[in-house]
Amino acid sequence: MTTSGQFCAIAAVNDDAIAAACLRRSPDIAEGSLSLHEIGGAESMGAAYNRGLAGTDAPYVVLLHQDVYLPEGWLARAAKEIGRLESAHPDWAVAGVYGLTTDGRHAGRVWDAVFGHELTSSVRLPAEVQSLDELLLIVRRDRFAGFDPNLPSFHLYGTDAVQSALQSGYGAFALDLPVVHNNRPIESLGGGYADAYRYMQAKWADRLPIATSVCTLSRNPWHLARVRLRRWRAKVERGGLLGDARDFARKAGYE
Ligand SMILES: [Mn+2]
Repeated sequence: MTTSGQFCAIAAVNDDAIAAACLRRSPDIAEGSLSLHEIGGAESMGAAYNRGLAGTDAPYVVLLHQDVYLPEGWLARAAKEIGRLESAHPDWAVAGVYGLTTDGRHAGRVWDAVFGHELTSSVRLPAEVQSLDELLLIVRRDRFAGFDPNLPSFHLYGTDAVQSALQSGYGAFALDLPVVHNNRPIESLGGGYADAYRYMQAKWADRLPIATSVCTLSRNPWHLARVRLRRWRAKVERGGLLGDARDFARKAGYE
């Protein structure tokens, strides 16, 4: 598969310095082979991404965080992996770089700045998933119905996209497409996360539990309480980036 005109990227940006230090430095984006549409002033991630999707005709759309860095050669690798997915699982609608398989195992590879190491895959890739981490999603737009505009805030839309695809009879997969997630410690799971969590509990009540990379989506309130307690105990102040995105990519062996 060639890449020209096939792929475009969409990101909601609320911190220009982070986007400049991470996403916009990705060679494919900096050199213009992957065009990036930035959305500002988003009221929810779903609303922002739907606006971005309405503005592109590209058949494959990459939706990603401003703190993600795509290592050199990423787009060519993505085209290859998507081409493989098209032949092995022609019914796919949503893909990502990290998620939880249908039997709850971790699938995908990401250098995580907070953990300071690569989150590795415990399964062969591509792997069919029940949820995908929001750091990076790829949708096949002729099959993807769009993000749920009623899902509040900036969380769990990856899980929602996967579950919606599965409900429509399509597949969702984690691919072997490593990236750097130059994330920062904390992010409390109160407020917006709790709102999104409650909405998803009700929306997918008959599909629970659903394993996700942050917290199992479950009827049992203990799951969220336990993860919130763990994060509260870590008590890390929000500061600047933990390191240089390119340094992390080199350390990980991604470029
Ligand atoms: Mn992020």
